[in-house]
Amino acid sequence: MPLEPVSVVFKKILIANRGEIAVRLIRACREMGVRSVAVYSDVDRTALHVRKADEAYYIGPAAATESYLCIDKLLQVARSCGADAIHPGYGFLSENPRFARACTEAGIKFIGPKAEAMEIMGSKTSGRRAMQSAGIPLVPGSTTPLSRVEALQVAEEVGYPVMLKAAAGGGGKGMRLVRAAKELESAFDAASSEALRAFGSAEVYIEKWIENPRHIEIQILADEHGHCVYLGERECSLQRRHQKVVEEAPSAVVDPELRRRMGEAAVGVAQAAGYTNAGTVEFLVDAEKKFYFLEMNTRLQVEHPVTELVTGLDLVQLQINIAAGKPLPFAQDDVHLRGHAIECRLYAEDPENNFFPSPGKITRLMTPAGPGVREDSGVYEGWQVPLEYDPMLSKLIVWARTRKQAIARMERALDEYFIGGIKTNLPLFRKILRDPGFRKAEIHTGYLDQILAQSNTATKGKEEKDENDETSRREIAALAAALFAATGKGGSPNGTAAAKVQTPPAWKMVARREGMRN
Ligand code: MV4
Repeated sequence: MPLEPVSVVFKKILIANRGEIAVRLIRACREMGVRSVAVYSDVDRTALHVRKADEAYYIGPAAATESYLCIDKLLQVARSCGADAIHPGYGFLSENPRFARACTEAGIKFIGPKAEAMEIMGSKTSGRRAMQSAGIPLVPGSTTPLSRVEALQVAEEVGYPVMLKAAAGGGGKGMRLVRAAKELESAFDAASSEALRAFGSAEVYIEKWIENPRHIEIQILADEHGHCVYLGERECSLQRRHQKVVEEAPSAVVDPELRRRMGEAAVGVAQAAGYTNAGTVEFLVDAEKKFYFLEMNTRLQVEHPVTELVTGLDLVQLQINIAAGKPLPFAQDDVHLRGHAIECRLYAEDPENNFFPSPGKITRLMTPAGPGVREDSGVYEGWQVPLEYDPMLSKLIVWARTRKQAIARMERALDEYFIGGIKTNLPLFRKILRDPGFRKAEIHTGYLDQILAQSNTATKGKEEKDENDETSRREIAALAAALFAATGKGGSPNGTAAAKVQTPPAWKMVARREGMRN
């Protein structure tokens, strides 16, 4: 693949975000010789993204509506510091067409799609209409908002069970599964009022229900000269409450032929919407490997690193070059997938307490490294994780030649990770990675709930007992080894052989408990 020489595209980019993604964007700017500008709220004065950026400006109180979501303040900072582009990251204003338009009107390049493309995808029904006319496979159902009576008719046509979905929705809000006609009216009212409360629009439409689908998404890149490529898929089926937990690339169920068909459909989606820059087309894939367009995410996604690791591309640098008007530096035939990547999203939340957010001070932090390990973090030791924002701390991403090796590498990296002072979901990943179904890649969108339900019923029973036995066996072995190493008893003459073999687990067990390793 031809590599572009480093050249200045923008002089200065304002990063309209915080946390790990702001740090990720600053890193891309630094490598491209572009100045980066951070913004921060009251509780983010000492945040990592503020420390890493070339410049940083205060934009208001902790409440996002008065800081990271405040279009006027962001544009004011951009103008006064002379930024010529804005990257929105994900979340916050990233999919807000009014923000994209306001940037354009202020003469500042928005690094993302045009407002018009965002608007088409912002409504599920208009998105479905656009995709239907482009010949993209859709889940059977309606493409216009429905009245109660129309909903009953459409449901009869497509056949129960059906899903009622909010036209303005996303992320599962305003969504209802309806198994029979007699449930439809009350479900309709519930979905409709939930949609009104959450999105300010009561519009609801219908899709046929797909049982236990996989969620597989295709990354696309489109430049401003009519070129569009797909960069393979991400398997995102392991979710909890519509929050992704583990993502990987490639998907075990996608063969080269299916990848080509889904990829070409995704490019069709982008072209039908006049889409430019980086985007993701989400599909549901059923048990027969039939795929259906679900929605398009008009932003860089949290899980973009797994695609970067299997394609060898830097998606953020490509986004910046595209926004600067450069043509894509490669064609579809130049895109090759290599190896396997897995991402775990680390959250400050308590898996023992229904994943309740657990913000607080990070008193000790030891991060994994070594071959094939990438950590995209927004935190550092000694920092107070604020409770005002999404509690994602970092993403741990590994790459290896095969899925099996990637799993082993992730388990190794998780063992190296220690976060003290707050509760995190680290133990959840150990559980997922050793699950036999996960190891066989037999997963779907309900699978994580199954794993959790299993381990909950087993908690007071066999499984936890086994786990404790395992832990204490390891502890005893480690303590014994540490004693041998210290006293020289039972080891080789100078005690080093025993120390070499057994000291690391001893240190690790102590470190896990006390958070004291240096
Ligand atoms: C579905 C579905 C089954 N059939 N649509 C949930 C979030 C929203 N973006 C779409 N969602 C679903 N739509 C039909 N017709 C199952 C889900 C779904 C899901 C989808 C993707 C990832 C995780 C999910 C978890 C539960 C349900």
